[in-house]
Amino acid sequence: MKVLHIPTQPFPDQRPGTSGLRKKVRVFQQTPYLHNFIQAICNALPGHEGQTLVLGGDGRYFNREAVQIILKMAAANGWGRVIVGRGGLFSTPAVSTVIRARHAFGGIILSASHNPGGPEHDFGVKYNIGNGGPAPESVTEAIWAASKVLSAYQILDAADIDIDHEGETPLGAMTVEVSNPVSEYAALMERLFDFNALARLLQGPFRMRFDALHAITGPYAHEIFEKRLGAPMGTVVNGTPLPDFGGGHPDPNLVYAKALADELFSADAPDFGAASDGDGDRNMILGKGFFVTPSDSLAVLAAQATCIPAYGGGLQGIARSMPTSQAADVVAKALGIPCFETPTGWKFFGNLLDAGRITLCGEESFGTGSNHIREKDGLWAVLAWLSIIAHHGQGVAEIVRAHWARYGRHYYTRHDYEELSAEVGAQMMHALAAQLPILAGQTLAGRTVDSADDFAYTDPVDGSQSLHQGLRLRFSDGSRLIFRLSGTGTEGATLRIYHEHYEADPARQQQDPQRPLRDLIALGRGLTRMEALTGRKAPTVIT
Ligand code: VG1
Ligand code: CO
Repeated sequence: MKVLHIPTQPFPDQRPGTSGLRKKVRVFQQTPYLHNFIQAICNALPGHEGQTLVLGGDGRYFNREAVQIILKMAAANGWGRVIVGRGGLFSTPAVSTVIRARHAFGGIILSASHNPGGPEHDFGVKYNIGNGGPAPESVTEAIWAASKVLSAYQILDAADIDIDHEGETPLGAMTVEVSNPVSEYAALMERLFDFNALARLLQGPFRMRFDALHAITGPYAHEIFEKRLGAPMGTVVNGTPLPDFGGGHPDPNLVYAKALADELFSADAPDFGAASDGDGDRNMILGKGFFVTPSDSLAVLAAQATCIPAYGGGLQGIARSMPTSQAADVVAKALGIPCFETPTGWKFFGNLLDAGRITLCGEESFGTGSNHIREKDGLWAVLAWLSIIAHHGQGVAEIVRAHWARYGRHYYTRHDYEELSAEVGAQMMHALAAQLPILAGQTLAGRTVDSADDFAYTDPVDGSQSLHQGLRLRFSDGSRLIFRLSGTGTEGATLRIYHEHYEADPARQQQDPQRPLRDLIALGRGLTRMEALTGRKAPTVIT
């Protein structure tokens, strides 16, 4: 088999965002768009020759074609072995698990996560490093730099490989190992959690519903909940991954996982409901008639972690992304452990986890995880919640209300304005940044502004700096108002406005969050001049 060196020209737009490179499917389908990016990854990774790469995706449209291209390019670029999930499938947490278990050099995940799939929608490529986590900025910037100076890509002139049967096949000098995408991950979950206790819960009167939204977690959830833990068949719904996710957004929130939310808020609701996203790293947790905000979820998991075998010895520390509510900080303080505040994106947790400075971490965007891998992990979060429920014999609502009564409640809501024009998005952030210096000390939304700044982060482990990670207003009563532009969209700009207000008094902890936050919401719209500049009277999505 011959290695072809095909001349190419750089594309100017291959800079990875918050979580890999995301574009419309039709962009990735244009040869050599994907080829260039894969070549840039290989060129940016000295020492990969002879090493192992893990490869798989969430099954979205173009997943299978991309796998074939990447296998042939990996062979031509000197990788020693590629472990590919059967059918080209792997969830993001499973890739992280396998990279670590098999001491791989890195991994490529084919996913645009919670973005919709299908010929008219989104595709994405993420590169993960040898610790199993998303490439840090030093690596993503090196990939981008490599993409800008490409003159050729290398690909093996070979027929497509059978990726639907487990086993090993040579491809040039490389070995392709097709492996079961679920087994290594399910085995890890069995080591972390008390599966006997969970099986007793799920085989009793307790009723659970897991909605895989036709995305990657279906096969994992069937195996873990129904097969290994013996939950009744039908516990997992929409469990077959489809290339277009059945036409939906595989985004686990009250808007896009509406059928699940409706069921949990119905008269005959199950005790527990959960959903995950396209690539399996996000989670939404629901109780009977009760929604747990992701920020609260992190705080509850932190407060209760010691009832899970893997965390019985206590936590080293906690980290949360900057826009995530400060509920976890209050728990960390009570436990006497550090709480770190990082920029948005899981890549910023990697160093803290590797250095043993944190055990749990999370984001307001439905992401929670621990030091068991280096990605957020949807099913892990579900198993963690079930463990807490089994331990206390209490429902979700009781557990969260008791948490608020003890630590206070952080009312929280995020408003997204999607598909603004890129110019308007940039202009809003620019104008707001210019106002920051005069905002401190003013009284706004009935609160005094303590500080107003553009969040910059210095990694406490390697000293690397990340600037412009969001504009934030902090008020003297602990409230916060935060603005940032999304780094995962594929169309125009998405502005996210995050609102947070602390309520210590249990008598005032039972309101709809939009109420106590209404002044902050109005302030956010006013400061961005949202209606004047865009005519938008309401956000696209509220979570
Ligand atoms: C969003 C979330 C962020 C998350 C990222 C990737 O990024 O806000 O918290 O880490 O998606 O999640 P942004 O830049 O659009 O706000 V996933 O599940 O897409 O890998
Ligand atoms: Co995801």
